[in-house]
Amino acid sequence: MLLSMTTAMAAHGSVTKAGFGKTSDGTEVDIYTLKSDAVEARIMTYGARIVSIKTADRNGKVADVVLGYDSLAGYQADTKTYFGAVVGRYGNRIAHGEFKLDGKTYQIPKNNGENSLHGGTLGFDRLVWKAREIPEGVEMTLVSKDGDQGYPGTLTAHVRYTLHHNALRIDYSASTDKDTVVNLTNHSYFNLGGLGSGTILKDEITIVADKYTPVDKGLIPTGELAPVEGTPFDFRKSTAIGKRINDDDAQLKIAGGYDHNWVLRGSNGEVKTAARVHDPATGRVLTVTTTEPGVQFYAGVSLDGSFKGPGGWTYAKNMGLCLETQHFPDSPNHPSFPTTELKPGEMRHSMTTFTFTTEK
Ligand code: FUC
Repeated sequence: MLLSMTTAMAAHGSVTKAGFGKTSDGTEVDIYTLKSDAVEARIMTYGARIVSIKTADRNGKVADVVLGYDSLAGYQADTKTYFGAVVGRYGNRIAHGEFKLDGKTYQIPKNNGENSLHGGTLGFDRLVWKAREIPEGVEMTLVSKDGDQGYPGTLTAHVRYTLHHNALRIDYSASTDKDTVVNLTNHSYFNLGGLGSGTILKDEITIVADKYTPVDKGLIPTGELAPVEGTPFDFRKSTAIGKRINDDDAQLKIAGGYDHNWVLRGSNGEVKTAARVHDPATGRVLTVTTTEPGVQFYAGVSLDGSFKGPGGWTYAKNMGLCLETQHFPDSPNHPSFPTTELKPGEMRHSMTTFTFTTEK
């Protein structure tokens, strides 16, 4: 009897809630721990952020495979990296922070040179979300008022994190009361070697994409969908990230490495594999699936050592990689890209999974 109860608990996992301190303006932040037989993931209400993901390597050694801090103050002090956060209302860049909708021009704060990045100066990553426990996970809700950061319409966003054995699933949904634009993603930095293990340059990555969106000097897509064939952006076959990252390539030079959007094979809305990362040292493998049409592969190129991790090491260049499943950057200014517009009465859904396995 006892044995069968224990087994049932393991199969269904557990969800627990605890306090994670107060923000500098006094708002309480909670942290939820999702446990399965294979993974422990912690998610907090500040920025709906993934704080840690613990999983075993090929020898059973457990480590945290996402970059972060051990205190809320660490997250609040860091306005640069977006560690683990849900970014919004518009993930990635909008050129000059400006777009037209229904003939009206909207202005979003320019917080990245001439452009707007990840929703503006006070994006969803810096707000405290409401949370409730759901089966196998937690649902985070945020209401962003009409005019928040310059965006039209009151947007209600729900992000559900659920853990199923070795897969962390993220379901996003959003609705609005006026025409608006929305592009939600998660900005976790993975280091499959575990925190403090060095850079991700030896990791081998596959990205299931035949094309990518080249960018201008401000990292805004030119509008072209360029073939990856014959370029350092061709990851259709598993390749070490460091192998070509310093190639003499104009696109790599602009971004200081990989910080681009890949156009995923398969259609928008359909679940497909976006990417797979393998760490040869530990055997850990991350597989990313999504319904989104694109993925931003960001090789942690602007981590500059200015922030310290829980073990006292500094987060330096290439110490983590992001696979931000998304609509393409600056879509509101590119009518040929899959649309990010959302109208009243519609519900925008998307889904992404991070699955952890090991290889000998
Ligand atoms: C990614 C990049 C940006 C930025 C940010 C922290 O989304 O596209 O360049 O550095 O992460």
